[in-house]
Amino acid sequence: SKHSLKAFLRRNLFVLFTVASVALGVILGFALRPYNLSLREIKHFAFPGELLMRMLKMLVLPLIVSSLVTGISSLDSRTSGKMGMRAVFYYLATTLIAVFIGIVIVMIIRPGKGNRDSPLLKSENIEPVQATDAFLDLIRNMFPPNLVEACFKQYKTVYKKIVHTRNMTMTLNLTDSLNVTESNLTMKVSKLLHTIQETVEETVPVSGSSDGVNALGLVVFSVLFGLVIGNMKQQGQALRDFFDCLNEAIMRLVAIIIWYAPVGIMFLIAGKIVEMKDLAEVGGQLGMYTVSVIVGLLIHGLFVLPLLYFLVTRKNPYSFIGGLLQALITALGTSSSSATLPITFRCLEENNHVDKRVTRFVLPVGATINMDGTALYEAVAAIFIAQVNNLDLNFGQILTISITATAASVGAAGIPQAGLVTMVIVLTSVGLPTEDITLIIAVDWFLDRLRTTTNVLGDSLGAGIVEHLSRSELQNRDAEVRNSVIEE
Ligand code: DAS
Repeated sequence: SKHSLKAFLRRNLFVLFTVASVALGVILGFALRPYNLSLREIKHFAFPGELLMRMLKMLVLPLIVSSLVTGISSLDSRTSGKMGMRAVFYYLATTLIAVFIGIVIVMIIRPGKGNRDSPLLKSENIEPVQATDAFLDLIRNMFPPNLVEACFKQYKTVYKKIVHTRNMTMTLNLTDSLNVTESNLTMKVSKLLHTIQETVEETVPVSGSSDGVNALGLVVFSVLFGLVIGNMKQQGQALRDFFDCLNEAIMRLVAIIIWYAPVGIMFLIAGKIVEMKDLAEVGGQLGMYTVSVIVGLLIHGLFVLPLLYFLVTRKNPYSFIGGLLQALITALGTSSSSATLPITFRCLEENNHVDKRVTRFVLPVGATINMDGTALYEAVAAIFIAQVNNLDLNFGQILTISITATAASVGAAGIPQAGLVTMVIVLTSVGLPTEDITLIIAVDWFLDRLRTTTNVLGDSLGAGIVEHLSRSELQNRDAEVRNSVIEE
Protein backbone atom coordinates (compact mmCIF):
# COMPACT_ATOMS: atom_id res chain seq x y z
CA SER A 1 0.00 0.00 0.00
CA LYS A 2 1.06 3.63 -0.35
CA HIS A 3 1.63 4.01 3.40
CA SER A 4 3.92 1.00 3.70
CA LEU A 5 5.92 2.12 0.64
CA LYS A 6 6.30 5.55 2.22
CA ALA A 7 7.44 4.03 5.52
CA PHE A 8 9.81 1.65 3.72
CA LEU A 9 11.35 4.49 1.70
CA ARG A 10 11.64 6.77 4.70
CA ARG A 11 13.44 4.11 6.69
CA ASN A 12 15.79 2.79 4.02
CA LEU A 13 16.17 6.05 2.12
CA PHE A 14 17.32 7.60 5.36
CA VAL A 15 19.89 4.94 6.07
CA LEU A 16 21.23 5.14 2.52
CA PHE A 17 21.35 8.92 2.83
CA THR A 18 23.26 8.69 6.09
CA VAL A 19 25.68 6.00 4.87
CA ALA A 20 26.30 8.14 1.78
CA SER A 21 27.02 11.12 4.03
CA VAL A 22 29.65 9.12 5.94
CA ALA A 23 31.29 8.05 2.68
CA LEU A 24 31.19 11.63 1.41
CA GLY A 25 32.66 12.82 4.71
CA VAL A 26 35.60 10.44 4.39
CA ILE A 27 36.22 11.41 0.77
CA LEU A 28 35.95 15.12 1.57
CA GLY A 29 38.28 14.69 4.54
CA PHE A 30 41.01 12.95 2.58
CA ALA A 31 40.59 15.42 -0.33
CA LEU A 32 41.24 18.33 2.05
CA ARG A 33 44.23 16.85 3.89
CA PRO A 34 46.88 17.96 1.35
CA TYR A 35 45.87 21.59 1.96
CA ASN A 36 47.19 21.44 5.55
CA LEU A 37 44.37 23.59 6.90
CA SER A 38 45.04 25.26 10.24
CA LEU A 39 43.05 24.10 13.26
CA ARG A 40 41.02 27.30 13.03
CA GLU A 41 40.14 26.72 9.38
CA ILE A 42 39.21 23.11 10.18
CA LYS A 43 36.92 24.32 12.96
CA HIS A 44 35.19 26.71 10.55
CA PHE A 45 34.91 24.04 7.87
CA ALA A 46 33.41 21.55 10.32
CA PHE A 47 30.97 24.13 11.68
CA PRO A 48 27.87 22.32 10.31
CA GLY A 49 28.97 19.27 12.31
CA GLU A 50 29.29 21.29 15.50
CA LEU A 51 25.75 22.58 14.88
CA LEU A 52 24.42 19.01 14.84
CA MET A 53 26.24 18.22 18.10
CA ARG A 54 24.70 21.27 19.73
CA MET A 55 21.19 20.52 18.43
CA LEU A 56 21.34 16.97 19.79
CA LYS A 57 22.92 18.01 23.10
CA MET A 58 20.22 20.64 23.47
CA LEU A 59 17.62 17.86 23.51
CA VAL A 60 19.48 15.52 25.85
CA LEU A 61 18.54 17.18 29.12
CA PRO A 62 14.74 17.41 28.56
CA LEU A 63 14.76 14.03 26.81
CA ILE A 64 16.41 12.14 29.69
CA VAL A 65 14.15 13.73 32.31
CA SER A 66 10.88 13.44 30.37
CA SER A 67 11.42 9.91 29.05
CA LEU A 68 12.54 8.51 32.41
CA VAL A 69 9.83 10.25 34.43
CA THR A 70 7.15 9.25 31.91
CA GLY A 71 8.49 5.73 31.48
CA ILE A 72 8.76 4.96 35.18
CA SER A 73 5.57 6.71 36.32
CA SER A 74 3.54 4.88 33.66
CA LEU A 75 4.49 1.53 35.19
CA ASP A 76 3.51 0.23 38.59
CA SER A 77 6.52 -0.02 40.83
CA ARG A 78 6.49 -3.84 40.69
CA THR A 79 6.82 -3.92 36.89
CA SER A 80 9.36 -1.14 36.78
CA GLY A 81 11.28 -2.87 39.57
CA LYS A 82 11.40 -6.15 37.64
CA MET A 83 12.26 -4.37 34.39
CA GLY A 84 14.96 -2.40 36.16
CA MET A 85 16.47 -5.54 37.63
CA ARG A 86 16.55 -7.23 34.22
CA ALA A 87 18.14 -4.15 32.64
CA VAL A 88 20.81 -3.83 35.35
CA PHE A 89 21.60 -7.55 35.17
CA TYR A 90 21.95 -7.30 31.36
CA TYR A 91 24.18 -4.22 31.68
CA LEU A 92 26.47 -5.87 34.22
CA ALA A 93 26.70 -9.17 32.31
CA THR A 94 27.45 -7.61 28.92
CA THR A 95 29.95 -5.14 30.35
CA LEU A 96 31.86 -7.91 32.13
CA ILE A 97 31.85 -10.00 28.95
CA ALA A 98 33.23 -7.00 27.03
CA VAL A 99 36.02 -6.54 29.58
CA PHE A 100 36.85 -10.25 29.41
CA ILE A 101 37.06 -10.11 25.59
CA GLY A 102 39.28 -7.04 25.78
CA ILE A 103 41.68 -8.64 28.23
CA VAL A 104 41.99 -11.87 26.21
CA ILE A 105 42.67 -9.91 23.00
CA VAL A 106 45.29 -7.59 24.50
CA MET A 107 47.04 -10.54 26.18
CA ILE A 108 47.21 -12.36 22.85
CA ILE A 109 48.25 -9.44 20.61
CA ARG A 110 50.51 -7.87 23.30
CA PRO A 111 50.67 -4.45 21.52
CA GLY A 112 52.83 -2.86 24.22
CA LYS A 113 55.69 -5.31 23.92
CA GLY A 114 59.02 -4.49 22.36
CA ASN A 115 61.02 -1.27 22.38
CA ARG A 116 59.14 1.97 22.28
CA ASP A 117 59.14 2.83 18.58
CA SER A 118 56.35 5.37 18.60
CA PRO A 119 56.81 9.03 19.58
CA LEU A 120 56.42 9.01 23.32
CA LEU A 121 55.61 11.65 25.81
CA LYS A 122 57.41 11.65 29.08
CA SER A 123 55.49 14.29 30.89
CA GLU A 124 56.88 15.79 34.02
CA ASN A 125 55.08 17.44 36.91
CA ILE A 126 51.61 16.07 36.28
CA GLU A 127 50.22 15.05 39.61
CA PRO A 128 49.03 11.45 39.37
CA VAL A 129 45.36 11.24 40.27
CA GLN A 130 44.32 9.10 43.22
CA ALA A 131 41.54 6.63 42.48
CA THR A 132 39.70 7.91 45.53
CA ASP A 133 39.00 11.41 44.24
CA ALA A 134 38.03 9.92 40.89
CA PHE A 135 35.56 7.59 42.62
CA LEU A 136 34.30 10.28 44.97
CA ASP A 137 33.80 12.56 41.98
CA LEU A 138 31.63 9.93 40.30
CA ILE A 139 29.50 9.37 43.39
CA ARG A 140 29.28 13.12 43.95
CA ASN A 141 27.90 13.52 40.41
CA MET A 142 25.03 11.19 41.26
CA PHE A 143 23.67 13.43 44.02
CA PRO A 144 23.82 16.98 42.70
CA PRO A 145 23.25 19.84 45.17
CA ASN A 146 20.83 21.51 42.78
CA LEU A 147 19.34 20.80 39.40
CA VAL A 148 21.51 23.35 37.59
CA GLU A 149 24.64 21.86 39.15
CA ALA A 150 23.21 18.43 38.32
CA CYS A 151 23.07 19.22 34.68
CA PHE A 152 26.34 20.83 33.99
CA LYS A 153 29.36 20.47 36.26
CA GLN A 154 31.24 17.25 35.64
CA TYR A 155 34.70 15.78 36.03
CA LYS A 156 36.12 19.08 37.28
CA THR A 157 38.72 17.76 39.67
CA VAL A 158 39.70 14.50 38.00
CA TYR A 159 40.27 15.84 34.54
CA LYS A 160 42.04 19.02 35.58
CA LYS A 161 44.57 16.89 37.43
CA ILE A 162 45.28 14.68 34.47
CA VAL A 163 46.25 17.34 32.00
CA HIS A 164 47.20 20.81 33.12
CA THR A 165 47.34 21.69 29.43
CA ARG A 166 48.44 25.27 29.91
CA ASN A 167 51.26 24.82 32.40
CA MET A 168 52.07 21.23 31.55
CA THR A 169 55.70 20.94 30.56
CA MET A 170 56.33 18.06 28.24
CA THR A 171 59.49 16.83 26.73
CA LEU A 172 59.09 14.77 23.62
CA ASN A 173 61.84 12.23 23.45
CA LEU A 174 61.29 11.35 19.83
CA THR A 175 63.35 8.43 18.57
CA ASP A 176 65.93 9.39 15.89
CA SER A 177 63.84 7.44 13.32
CA LEU A 178 61.57 10.46 13.11
CA ASN A 179 64.50 12.82 12.30
CA VAL A 180 62.50 15.72 13.62
CA THR A 181 63.78 19.25 12.96
CA GLU A 182 63.60 21.86 15.74
CA SER A 183 60.74 23.92 14.22
CA ASN A 184 58.79 20.75 13.36
CA LEU A 185 59.17 19.68 17.02
CA THR A 186 57.67 22.89 18.41
CA MET A 187 54.84 22.65 15.88
CA LYS A 188 54.17 19.08 17.04
CA VAL A 189 54.17 20.08 20.68
CA SER A 190 51.85 23.03 20.14
CA LYS A 191 49.48 20.91 17.98
CA LEU A 192 49.45 18.16 20.58
CA LEU A 193 48.86 20.63 23.40
CA HIS A 194 46.02 22.14 21.41
CA THR A 195 44.46 18.71 20.87
CA ILE A 196 44.70 17.88 24.55
CA GLN A 197 43.31 21.31 25.46
CA GLU A 198 40.35 20.76 23.13
CA THR A 199 39.75 17.36 24.67
CA VAL A 200 39.77 18.92 28.11
CA GLU A 201 37.32 21.62 27.08
CA GLU A 202 35.06 19.14 25.32
CA THR A 203 34.99 16.71 28.22
CA VAL A 204 35.24 19.00 31.20
CA PRO A 205 32.63 21.75 31.02
CA VAL A 206 34.83 24.32 32.73
CA SER A 207 32.87 26.79 34.89
CA GLY A 208 32.03 29.03 31.91
CA SER A 209 30.81 26.59 29.32
CA SER A 210 27.86 24.44 30.15
CA ASP A 211 27.54 22.00 27.33
CA GLY A 212 28.49 18.86 29.22
CA VAL A 213 25.30 17.34 30.55
CA ASN A 214 25.81 15.39 33.75
CA ALA A 215 23.55 12.55 32.68
CA LEU A 216 24.38 10.42 35.74
CA GLY A 217 22.97 12.99 38.13
CA LEU A 218 19.94 13.51 35.92
CA VAL A 219 19.20 9.78 35.68
CA VAL A 220 19.29 9.32 39.46
CA PHE A 221 17.03 12.34 39.98
CA SER A 222 14.57 11.34 37.23
CA VAL A 223 14.26 7.72 38.40
CA LEU A 224 13.46 8.79 41.96
CA PHE A 225 11.10 11.51 40.80
CA GLY A 226 9.35 9.13 38.35
CA LEU A 227 8.88 6.50 41.07
CA VAL A 228 7.35 9.05 43.41
CA ILE A 229 4.86 10.64 41.01
CA GLY A 230 4.04 7.16 39.68
CA ASN A 231 2.67 6.35 43.12
CA MET A 232 0.76 9.62 43.51
CA LYS A 233 -2.41 8.23 41.90
CA GLN A 234 -4.86 10.97 40.82
CA GLN A 235 -2.80 13.70 42.44
CA GLY A 236 0.17 13.07 40.15
CA GLN A 237 -1.85 12.85 36.95
CA ALA A 238 -1.19 16.44 35.89
CA LEU A 239 2.57 15.99 36.21
CA ARG A 240 2.45 12.63 34.43
CA ASP A 241 0.57 14.26 31.54
CA PHE A 242 3.03 17.15 31.51
CA PHE A 243 6.09 14.91 31.17
CA ASP A 244 4.31 12.71 28.64
CA CYS A 245 3.56 15.74 26.50
CA LEU A 246 7.11 17.07 26.97
CA ASN A 247 8.47 13.72 25.79
CA GLU A 248 6.23 13.74 22.76
CA ALA A 249 7.31 17.28 21.91
CA ILE A 250 11.01 16.39 22.17
CA MET A 251 10.51 13.39 19.88
CA ARG A 252 8.88 15.67 17.31
CA LEU A 253 11.88 17.96 17.46
CA VAL A 254 14.04 14.89 16.85
CA ALA A 255 11.96 14.07 13.78
CA ILE A 256 12.95 17.46 12.39
CA ILE A 257 16.62 17.34 13.39
CA ILE A 258 17.06 13.86 11.98
CA TRP A 259 16.79 15.33 8.48
CA TYR A 260 19.84 17.47 9.18
CA ALA A 261 21.83 14.70 10.91
CA PRO A 262 23.46 13.21 7.77
CA VAL A 263 24.79 16.65 6.76
CA GLY A 264 26.15 17.23 10.26
CA ILE A 265 27.71 13.79 10.39
CA MET A 266 29.40 14.33 7.04
CA PHE A 267 31.17 17.45 8.31
CA LEU A 268 31.97 15.92 11.69
CA ILE A 269 33.75 13.00 10.02
CA ALA A 270 35.42 15.14 7.33
CA GLY A 271 36.69 17.58 9.98
CA LYS A 272 38.22 14.82 12.05
CA ILE A 273 39.88 13.23 9.03
CA VAL A 274 41.47 16.53 8.01
CA GLU A 275 42.73 17.01 11.55
CA MET A 276 44.03 13.54 12.33
CA LYS A 277 47.77 12.93 12.59
CA ASP A 278 49.54 11.14 9.77
CA LEU A 279 49.10 7.48 10.45
CA ALA A 280 52.81 6.97 9.72
CA GLU A 281 53.67 9.05 12.78
CA VAL A 282 51.48 7.00 15.05
CA GLY A 283 54.04 4.24 15.32
CA GLY A 284 53.93 0.48 15.67
CA GLN A 285 52.87 0.02 19.28
CA LEU A 286 49.97 2.47 19.05
CA GLY A 287 48.98 0.87 15.77
CA MET A 288 48.81 -2.59 17.34
CA TYR A 289 46.98 -1.13 20.35
CA THR A 290 44.38 0.38 17.99
CA VAL A 291 44.01 -2.97 16.23
CA SER A 292 43.53 -4.72 19.60
CA VAL A 293 40.70 -2.39 20.57
CA ILE A 294 39.03 -2.64 17.16
CA VAL A 295 39.19 -6.46 17.14
CA GLY A 296 37.72 -6.58 20.64
CA LEU A 297 34.88 -4.19 19.80
CA LEU A 298 34.03 -6.07 16.59
CA ILE A 299 33.91 -9.45 18.36
CA HIS A 300 31.71 -8.03 21.11
CA GLY A 301 29.49 -5.89 18.90
CA LEU A 302 29.04 -8.13 15.89
CA PHE A 303 29.06 -11.57 17.51
CA VAL A 304 28.61 -11.69 21.28
CA LEU A 305 25.80 -9.13 21.64
CA PRO A 306 23.79 -10.37 18.62
CA LEU A 307 24.22 -13.98 19.84
CA LEU A 308 22.92 -12.99 23.28
CA TYR A 309 19.95 -11.23 21.65
CA PHE A 310 19.19 -14.31 19.57
CA LEU A 311 19.49 -16.68 22.54
CA VAL A 312 16.98 -14.64 24.54
CA THR A 313 14.49 -13.52 21.88
CA ARG A 314 15.00 -16.20 19.18
CA LYS A 315 14.72 -13.35 16.65
CA ASN A 316 17.25 -12.42 13.96
CA PRO A 317 19.57 -9.90 15.62
CA TYR A 318 20.91 -8.53 12.36
CA SER A 319 17.51 -7.32 11.16
CA PHE A 320 17.12 -5.62 14.56
CA ILE A 321 20.55 -4.02 14.05
CA GLY A 322 19.46 -2.99 10.53
CA GLY A 323 16.86 -0.75 12.14
CA LEU A 324 19.54 0.89 14.29
CA LEU A 325 21.91 1.98 11.52
CA GLN A 326 20.91 5.64 11.76
CA ALA A 327 21.74 5.67 15.48
CA LEU A 328 24.96 3.71 15.06
CA ILE A 329 26.18 6.09 12.39
CA THR A 330 25.24 9.08 14.52
CA ALA A 331 27.24 7.56 17.39
CA LEU A 332 30.17 7.13 14.99
CA GLY A 333 29.87 10.77 13.92
CA THR A 334 29.27 12.41 17.27
CA SER A 335 31.21 9.99 19.56
CA SER A 336 28.63 10.71 22.23
CA SER A 337 25.98 8.21 23.43
CA SER A 338 24.01 11.01 25.06
CA ALA A 339 23.94 13.14 21.93
CA THR A 340 22.86 10.07 19.94
CA LEU A 341 20.11 9.24 22.44
CA PRO A 342 17.32 11.09 20.60
CA ILE A 343 18.09 9.15 17.43
CA THR A 344 18.44 5.87 19.33
CA PHE A 345 14.93 6.41 20.68
CA ARG A 346 13.57 7.04 17.21
CA CYS A 347 15.26 4.00 15.64
CA LEU A 348 14.00 1.63 18.35
CA GLU A 349 10.44 2.99 18.42
CA GLU A 350 9.89 3.75 14.73
CA ASN A 351 11.95 1.03 13.03
CA ASN A 352 12.04 -1.80 15.57
CA HIS A 353 8.69 -1.05 17.24
CA VAL A 354 10.03 -1.60 20.75
CA ASP A 355 7.42 -0.78 23.42
CA LYS A 356 7.79 2.90 24.44
CA ARG A 357 7.43 1.98 28.13
CA VAL A 358 10.63 -0.05 27.78
CA THR A 359 12.67 2.38 25.68
CA ARG A 360 11.80 5.34 27.91
CA PHE A 361 13.05 3.42 30.88
CA VAL A 362 16.12 1.52 29.67
CA LEU A 363 17.58 3.86 27.05
CA PRO A 364 18.40 6.90 29.19
CA VAL A 365 19.78 4.63 31.93
CA GLY A 366 21.66 2.47 29.43
CA ALA A 367 23.14 5.43 27.56
CA THR A 368 24.56 6.65 30.85
CA ILE A 369 25.71 3.56 32.71
CA ASN A 370 25.85 0.74 30.14
CA MET A 371 29.02 1.25 28.12
CA ASP A 372 30.40 -2.07 26.92
CA GLY A 373 32.72 -0.38 24.41
CA THR A 374 34.19 1.90 27.01
CA ALA A 375 34.76 -0.89 29.55
CA LEU A 376 36.50 -3.05 26.93
CA TYR A 377 38.59 -0.06 25.86
CA GLU A 378 39.69 0.88 29.37
CA ALA A 379 40.76 -2.68 30.19
CA VAL A 380 42.76 -2.90 26.95
CA ALA A 381 44.34 0.54 27.46
CA ALA A 382 45.35 -0.24 31.05
CA ILE A 383 47.01 -3.52 30.10
CA PHE A 384 48.64 -1.85 27.08
CA ILE A 385 50.15 0.81 29.36
CA ALA A 386 51.39 -1.93 31.69
CA GLN A 387 53.03 -3.69 28.75
CA VAL A 388 54.64 -0.45 27.54
CA ASN A 389 56.12 -0.07 31.02
CA ASN A 390 57.29 -3.70 30.89
CA LEU A 391 55.11 -4.56 33.88
CA ASP A 392 53.70 -8.09 34.04
CA LEU A 393 50.35 -7.89 35.82
CA ASN A 394 49.43 -10.73 38.19
CA PHE A 395 45.97 -12.30 38.33
CA GLY A 396 44.86 -10.07 41.19
CA GLN A 397 45.75 -6.93 39.25
CA ILE A 398 43.95 -8.17 36.15
CA LEU A 399 40.89 -8.89 38.28
CA THR A 400 41.15 -5.36 39.72
CA ILE A 401 41.36 -3.95 36.20
CA SER A 402 38.22 -5.90 35.21
CA ILE A 403 36.26 -4.53 38.16
CA THR A 404 37.49 -0.94 37.93
CA ALA A 405 37.04 -0.88 34.11
CA THR A 406 33.42 -1.93 34.64
CA ALA A 407 32.92 0.67 37.38
CA ALA A 408 34.68 3.37 35.36
CA SER A 409 32.48 2.67 32.32
CA VAL A 410 29.40 3.03 34.53
CA GLY A 411 30.77 6.36 35.73
CA ALA A 412 31.75 7.61 32.27
CA ALA A 413 29.25 10.09 30.89
CA GLY A 414 27.98 9.73 27.35
CA ILE A 415 30.12 12.61 26.12
CA PRO A 416 33.19 12.56 23.85
CA GLN A 417 36.30 11.01 25.36
CA ALA A 418 34.70 10.41 28.74
CA GLY A 419 36.31 6.99 28.70
CA LEU A 420 39.72 8.65 28.56
CA VAL A 421 38.89 10.50 31.76
CA THR A 422 37.52 7.67 33.88
CA MET A 423 40.43 5.47 32.83
CA VAL A 424 42.30 7.23 35.63
CA ILE A 425 40.46 5.00 38.09
CA VAL A 426 41.61 1.84 36.34
CA LEU A 427 45.24 2.94 36.11
CA THR A 428 45.54 4.12 39.71
CA SER A 429 43.82 0.97 40.97
CA VAL A 430 46.81 -1.09 39.82
CA GLY A 431 49.47 1.56 40.39
CA LEU A 432 50.04 2.42 36.73
CA PRO A 433 51.23 5.98 35.95
CA THR A 434 48.18 8.07 35.03
CA GLU A 435 50.31 10.43 32.95
CA ASP A 436 50.76 7.57 30.47
CA ILE A 437 47.24 8.43 29.31
CA THR A 438 49.00 10.92 27.04
CA LEU A 439 50.46 7.91 25.18
CA ILE A 440 47.08 7.00 23.71
CA ILE A 441 45.51 10.44 23.22
CA ALA A 442 46.70 10.50 19.59
CA VAL A 443 44.31 7.67 18.57
CA ASP A 444 41.63 8.24 21.22
CA TRP A 445 39.40 10.46 19.06
CA PHE A 446 39.08 7.56 16.56
CA LEU A 447 38.64 4.73 19.07
CA ASP A 448 36.12 6.87 20.94
CA ARG A 449 33.83 6.76 17.92
CA LEU A 450 34.01 3.00 17.68
CA ARG A 451 33.48 2.35 21.38
CA THR A 452 30.57 4.81 21.44
CA THR A 453 28.96 2.94 18.55
CA THR A 454 29.40 -0.30 20.54
CA ASN A 455 27.89 1.41 23.59
CA VAL A 456 24.80 2.47 21.62
CA LEU A 457 24.51 -1.01 20.07
CA GLY A 458 24.63 -2.59 23.54
CA ASP A 459 21.96 -0.22 24.87
CA SER A 460 19.67 -0.86 21.88
CA LEU A 461 19.93 -4.66 21.90
CA GLY A 462 19.40 -4.41 25.66
CA ALA A 463 16.10 -2.63 25.10
CA GLY A 464 15.00 -5.46 22.78
CA ILE A 465 16.05 -8.09 25.33
CA VAL A 466 14.39 -6.37 28.30
CA GLU A 467 11.20 -5.88 26.29
CA HIS A 468 11.13 -9.58 25.44
CA LEU A 469 11.72 -10.62 29.05
CA SER A 470 9.03 -8.20 30.29
CA ARG A 471 6.38 -8.99 27.69
CA SER A 472 4.08 -10.78 30.16
CA GLU A 473 4.14 -7.85 32.63
CA LEU A 474 3.51 -5.41 29.78
CA GLN A 475 0.57 -7.46 28.51
CA ASN A 476 -0.90 -7.63 32.02
CA ARG A 477 -0.45 -3.87 32.30
CA ASP A 478 -2.27 -3.38 29.00
CA ALA A 479 -5.10 -5.59 30.24
CA GLU A 480 -5.34 -3.64 33.51
CA VAL A 481 -5.49 -0.33 31.65
CA ARG A 482 -8.15 -1.69 29.26
CA ASN A 483 -10.25 -3.01 32.16
CA SER A 484 -9.98 0.26 34.07
CA VAL A 485 -11.12 2.15 30.95
CA ILE A 486 -14.07 -0.23 30.52
CA GLU A 487 -14.97 0.23 34.21
CA GLU A 488 -14.92 4.00 33.78
N1 DAS B 1 32.19 8.79 24.12
C1 DAS B 1 31.60 8.01 25.19
C2 DAS B 1 30.14 7.73 24.84
O1 DAS B 1 29.47 8.63 24.42
C3 DAS B 1 32.31 6.71 25.38
C4 DAS B 1 33.70 6.94 25.86
O2 DAS B 1 34.20 8.06 25.87
O3 DAS B 1 34.30 5.95 26.23
O4 DAS B 1 29.69 6.58 25.01
